[in-house]
Amino acid sequence: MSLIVATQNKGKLKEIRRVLASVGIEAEGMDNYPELIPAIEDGTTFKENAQKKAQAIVQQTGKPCLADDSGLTVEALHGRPGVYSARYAGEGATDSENNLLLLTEMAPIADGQRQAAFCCVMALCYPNGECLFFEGRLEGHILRAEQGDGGFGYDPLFQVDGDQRSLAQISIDEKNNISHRGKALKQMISNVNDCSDFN
Ligand code: ITT
Repeated sequence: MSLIVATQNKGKLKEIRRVLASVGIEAEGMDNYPELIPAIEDGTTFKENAQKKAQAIVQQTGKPCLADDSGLTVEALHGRPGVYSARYAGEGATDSENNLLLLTEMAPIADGQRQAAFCCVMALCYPNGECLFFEGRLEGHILRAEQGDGGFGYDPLFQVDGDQRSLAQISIDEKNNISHRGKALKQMISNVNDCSDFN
């Protein structure tokens, strides 16, 4: 039984596959299945959207699927962009457009009031209808200019407190060790009884 990662985000897929490979799980991306129709993400919580994304692909493939719904919550913006992080600057917005809007909205916010967190909920759904959920969170703050060109999404604008680097300036393994996504995946790995189920 193979595992499909139900995401169209290449940055997420790379991080997820790297962690799963380290415990012997070879997960497939959706690019092997061009005919698949992704779920409409009309939920209002990370959990709801993660479940919708995983179940849509389980239903079309009959295989277990893992989906990640994640986003950035900024205190000074009352939790925005949150579940709407991918389309903060509008439907189909690029990472650069989202980052530019974040910089603009955060411009008047003083140092010391720029706290933010990345949140991730993962849904692992099986063909029998069962779903397991795992969560992770990473605290930090929003920078005043982009730093670095690694990672994806808001990584160039996010810094963990006490670090001089943004998330776009650390290696994928270092990010996976501390990130919202890495934490959710660690939980998944310790809760799935037998990783060989997926190989
Ligand atoms: P899928 O739904 O296909 O998985 P997506 O990019 O649309 O891809 P989400 O709806 O979960 O995924 O939106 C998550 C957005 O939050 C993502 O596009 C980034 O902008 C941001 N984000 C989440 N995790 C991030 C991370 O580790 N680093 C930087 N930005 C992140």
